[in-house]
Amino acid sequence: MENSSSVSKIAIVIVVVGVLIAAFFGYRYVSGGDVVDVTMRVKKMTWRWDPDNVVVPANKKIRIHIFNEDDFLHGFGVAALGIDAETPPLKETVVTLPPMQPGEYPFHCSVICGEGHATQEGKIVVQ
Ligand SMILES: [Cu+2]
Repeated sequence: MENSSSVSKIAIVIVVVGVLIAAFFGYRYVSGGDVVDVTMRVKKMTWRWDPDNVVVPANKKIRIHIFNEDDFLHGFGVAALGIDAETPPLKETVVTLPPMQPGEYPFHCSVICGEGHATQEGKIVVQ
């Protein structure tokens, strides 16, 4: 009888430790863990990304929060990564970039938006 009681206690300890480990990794996953957040703006009538030179660490997911302060649509395009996301006016758009190797990844406006469209460019510098 005492033997089965100790087995039950050991089983409970194993379950509790398992739940704690799952909670730890689950929290890391839900909270983003290895994700780096970056903020970018398109200021009204400037046809520029601000900043237009974004320096980020290698091998981490990058989450870019783009605030389009213009009254018209722009688009965030990174050809090398196959990313093209519309950024509606007066809204935040969140774009997630996959972990990248060190290097430079040019981006541009992917929506014909007005007189400065052709020069609305920038680069992500991965270090
Ligand atoms: Cu444009």
